[in-house]
Amino acid sequence: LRESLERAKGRGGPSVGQWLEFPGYTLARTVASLGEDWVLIDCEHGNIDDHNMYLQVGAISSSGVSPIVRVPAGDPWIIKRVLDAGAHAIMVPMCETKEQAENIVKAAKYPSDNWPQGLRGAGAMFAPAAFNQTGRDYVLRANDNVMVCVQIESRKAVENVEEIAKVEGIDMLFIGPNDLASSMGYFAFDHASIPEVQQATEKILQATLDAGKYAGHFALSAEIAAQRYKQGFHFVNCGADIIAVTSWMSTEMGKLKGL
Ligand code: 3PY
Repeated sequence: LRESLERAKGRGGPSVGQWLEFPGYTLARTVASLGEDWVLIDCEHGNIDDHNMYLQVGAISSSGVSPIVRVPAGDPWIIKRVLDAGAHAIMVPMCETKEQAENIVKAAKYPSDNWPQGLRGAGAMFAPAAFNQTGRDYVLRANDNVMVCVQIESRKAVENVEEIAKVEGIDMLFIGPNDLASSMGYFAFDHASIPEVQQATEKILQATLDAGKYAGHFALSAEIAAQRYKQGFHFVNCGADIIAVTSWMSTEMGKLKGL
């Protein structure tokens, strides 16, 4: 994951991934065979419970792709479970303040010399396999290897974005454009055409780049993802499993209607 983000920083192509809303090992295994840098398991909005999160993290990591888990919230016990399953990165929705960002980092780091404030409990049973490491190596390197990404997706988060971006241990800021537009009083799906949302997007991107962090943006197609990469973002998805299924099926079905 980090290599693909560095490649994007050097402008050698975006760090690209897919987004899973459906549960299941075979889905994750199939999607992870397509050549992505990462696959995200969406436990915030997706139909993916704890058991399926474990299955999908295993399926994706054993395909040589980085599993990222979007947690439903930034509570330490949820972050611990996801990291213990073997997530290479966590994405935490709705981070609005520096204090919240600091608490998320604490939950993701083992107490150690360089992270004395870390709160993560020892006992990662399955994570070493997801990194192809021994248990000992995993624990020694997890604070450096596991990446922490927070979502900036509200008016309050935009106000505090410079402070959030500077928090040590936050690797990436990711814009959720639908929630961002919604929190600003607009209809979520109109985000791309709303000047105020796009100004906020520029502010978030600039604060992220100034802090030397990676910037990500949600996208529902390769065209939108490419535009965001050209704008300066490093990390983009290009749709989601449910979009692929519904748009392909309805397009094909539509061709037969009215025959
Ligand atoms: C948003 O667009 O608000 C997201 O969080 C993407 O899932």
